[in-house]
Amino acid sequence: MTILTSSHWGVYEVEMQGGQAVALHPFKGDPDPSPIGLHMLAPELERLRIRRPAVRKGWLEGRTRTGRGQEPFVEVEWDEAIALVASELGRVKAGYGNRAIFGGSYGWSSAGRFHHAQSQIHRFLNSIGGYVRHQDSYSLAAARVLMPHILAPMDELMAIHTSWAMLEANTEVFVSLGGVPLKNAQVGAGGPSEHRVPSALRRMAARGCRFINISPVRDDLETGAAFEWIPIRPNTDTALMLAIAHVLHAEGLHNADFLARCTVGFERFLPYLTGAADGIPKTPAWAAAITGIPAERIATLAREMAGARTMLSIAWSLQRSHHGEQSYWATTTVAAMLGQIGTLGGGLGVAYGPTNNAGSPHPRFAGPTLPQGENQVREFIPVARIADMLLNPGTPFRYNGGHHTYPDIRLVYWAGGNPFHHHQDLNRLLRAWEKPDTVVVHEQFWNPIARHSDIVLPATTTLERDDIGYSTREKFMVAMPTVKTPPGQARDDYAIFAALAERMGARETFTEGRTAREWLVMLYAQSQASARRAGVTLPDFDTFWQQGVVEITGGTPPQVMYDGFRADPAAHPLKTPSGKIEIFSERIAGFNLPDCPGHAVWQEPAEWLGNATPTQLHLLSDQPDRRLHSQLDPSPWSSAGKIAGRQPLSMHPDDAAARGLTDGTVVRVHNARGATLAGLRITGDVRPGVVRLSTGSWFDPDPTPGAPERHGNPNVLTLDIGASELSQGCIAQTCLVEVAPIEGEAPPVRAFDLPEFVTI
Ligand SMILES: Nc1nc2c(c(=O)[nH]1)N[C@H]1C(S)=C(S)[C@@H](COP(=O)(O)OP(=O)(O)OC[C@H]3O[C@@H](n4cnc5c(=O)[nH]c(N)nc54)[C@H](O)[C@@H]3O)O[C@H]1N2
Ligand SMILES: Nc1nc2c(c(=O)[nH]1)N[C@H]1C(S)=C(S)[C@@H](COP(=O)(O)OP(=O)(O)OC[C@H]3O[C@@H](n4cnc5c(=O)[nH]c(N)nc54)[C@H](O)[C@@H]3O)O[C@H]1N2
Ligand SMILES: [Mo]
Repeated sequence: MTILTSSHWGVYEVEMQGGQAVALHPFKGDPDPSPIGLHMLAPELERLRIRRPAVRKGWLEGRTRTGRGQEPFVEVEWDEAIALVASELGRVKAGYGNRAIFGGSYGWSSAGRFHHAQSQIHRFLNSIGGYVRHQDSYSLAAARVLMPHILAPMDELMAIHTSWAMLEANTEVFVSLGGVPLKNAQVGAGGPSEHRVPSALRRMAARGCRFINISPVRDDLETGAAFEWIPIRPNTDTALMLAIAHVLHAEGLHNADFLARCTVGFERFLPYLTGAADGIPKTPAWAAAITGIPAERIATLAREMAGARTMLSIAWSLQRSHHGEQSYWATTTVAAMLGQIGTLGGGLGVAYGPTNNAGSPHPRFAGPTLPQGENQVREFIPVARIADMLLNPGTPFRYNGGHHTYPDIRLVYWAGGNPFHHHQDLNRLLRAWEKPDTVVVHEQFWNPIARHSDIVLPATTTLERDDIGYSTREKFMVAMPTVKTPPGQARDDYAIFAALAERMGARETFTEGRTAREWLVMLYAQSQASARRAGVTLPDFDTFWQQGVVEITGGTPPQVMYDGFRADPAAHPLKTPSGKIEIFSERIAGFNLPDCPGHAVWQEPAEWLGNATPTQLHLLSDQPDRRLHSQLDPSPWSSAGKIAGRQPLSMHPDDAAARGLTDGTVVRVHNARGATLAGLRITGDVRPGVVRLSTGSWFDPDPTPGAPERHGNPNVLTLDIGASELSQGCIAQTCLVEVAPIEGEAPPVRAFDLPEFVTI
């Protein structure tokens, strides 16, 4: 029998020798397996595992708050580590209440439904009285907050995407804003067991669908055929969409019937569009100056979209920008004016590319899910406002129409996420990170978050514990048996939290008396019931565990997003206040936010090519092709994509020539917030004026004052302000930088060094 395991990169076959996993192989059931996860067993990763609980020296000796990320660690016994964390949690609770504990702990954790670190930490913190949580995600905050007001919650939209089979059969023109990057579709939370996006795009192109990619980079679309690339200036898609709306309206190409039946507020938006409201008609000529796309091409694009069965698809990166809500609102507005929402193969896509499951033919039901309990603490932050919270306790902020205040945090607890990967302006985060008394983390690797913590508890990986792998609308549910002994004294997050809960008198609340295996059996049974309601029969647990995998049969018929709503909006209303698509939103207008009025508008981002100096370039920091965020960065697969050991910076040949830069050399990328050393890759695949530095190279700050980060981490450069007062979302894609040659030798990369250990 083949042993399988699941990961965010997909399912893999495990080769065993003497009871231990020795190699991973592609899963035969997957038409396009991702190479990323094949390297999970690499010795380069194993070397960096955390083997014993460890405490930062200054914290252990004198509870210092400075020195995080620089001081050596002292390894301690588990009993001592658990006692330290329990007493620290107890001290903070007693002195300041649970609202002084930040347990948002944002991050992707690992696949596996029970040992899901986010669920584990939230359940544990709830069992001891609660914690300050976060709202939304770095992936989607602007869209997550905006879309329920004007169309539907993002989770609903993702679940009801028109099937690829429908697109193959019907779509004539596929317009992508930000491509449909195959690099991104490799990844799916919980396990994309059947990678279907590459073949779906190829089949669409082979059947004659015309692809138009509007993006600052060319290579985020791959269909196996030629396609048109419209190289847009970053963060200006809203202006493009407004101009398309202008042409549709001016030439009578908009679908007045659809607008009348299925939308509200077009007449309130129109004076802005025509310029009657502000004296600026949003014409192609107006948008050409903003977007860098010729006016004539904007006008013909509008006509082409109106004249064919068109799917308008938008990547998530567009809303990860200043005023990012507007790109989603303007695109929804254009899709509504085209009036193809609910048709076979036409309409709007908001998740083709960032996820594998949009457009899936497989049924939707809830996989096994660990209940997180009740949080007694009301305070929260929008996820990307962590540095603001730590630096400005007691300061008011706005979010989704409400008024809130940043709590005063004494203890930060993280498991399954890496803020020194995901947050913007890391030099600012370093200053904020000195505020809390204590930082506790469970980690697998001596990575940046582990190195910047006070108490570090070693966690197992998916290969070292029994679990269940499943992601909704996937083809397989996978048993993930233990295939390897954990290194050193690493423990499951569940075991760590159970021990802590015991010390704090909450063991029963946290564990409910169950072993990990008993939880698996119970959670599986719950998922079995939810599958049954979706018409899917799952075998009993023992059969499942013995087989190692279940194929989810009973596919759903190909679906069309909002066909019912289109046919009869009264019978199938949306969950918006009006039950229709809101081109104008009374509710958002009522929030009175200068940076997010009641309909889609163009507002200049804080940093973009329109306000750049002649030497500044727009930095895009997209998702990395050879890893998931910072996960597995030390692997040979990730390393093979680097230049001189650093993340490549893609730059247009003209920009390189203007700066006298040579391909393959180390360059300094910098702005007022920071500097990093990257490896230069000269390519015609990025637009002039734009550079791309993908995320995820482990943050490698140089302790020498003023010296650049050494590993090509873009987040020392990015801007840490909210998308708007509506969503407060992460705006990583709004960032200007300078690029220059370096003087002398580049310092060696130290990101994969182990920390220093001392005894005291
Ligand atoms: N500049 C820029 N920044 C960005 C983005 C961008 O586009 N540009 N994108 C943003 C987006 S969309 C996201 S989602 C975030 C991602 O940010 P994160 O989700 O924080 O990044 P990961 O590297 O996946 O971090 C997961 C961490 O969990 C650890 N881990 C894995 N499994 C376990 C486990 O079982 N137990 C424990 N205790 N730990 C575990 C891993 O070792 C790793 O350190 O980054 C954001 N940051
Ligand atoms: N291999 C891999 N896959 C991943 C991830 C990973 O870390 N690694 N992360 C996963 C996660 S957590 C998420 S949230 C999704 C994210 O999915 P997205 O946010 O959609 O992904 P990105 O790669 O950041 O951006 C997609 C494309 O949009 C382009 N783009 C950037 N700014 C603009 C703009 O202003 N206008 C236009 N038109 N295009 C723009 C980028 O250059 C890029 O080519 O990906 C998921 N997939
Ligand atoms: Mo994400």
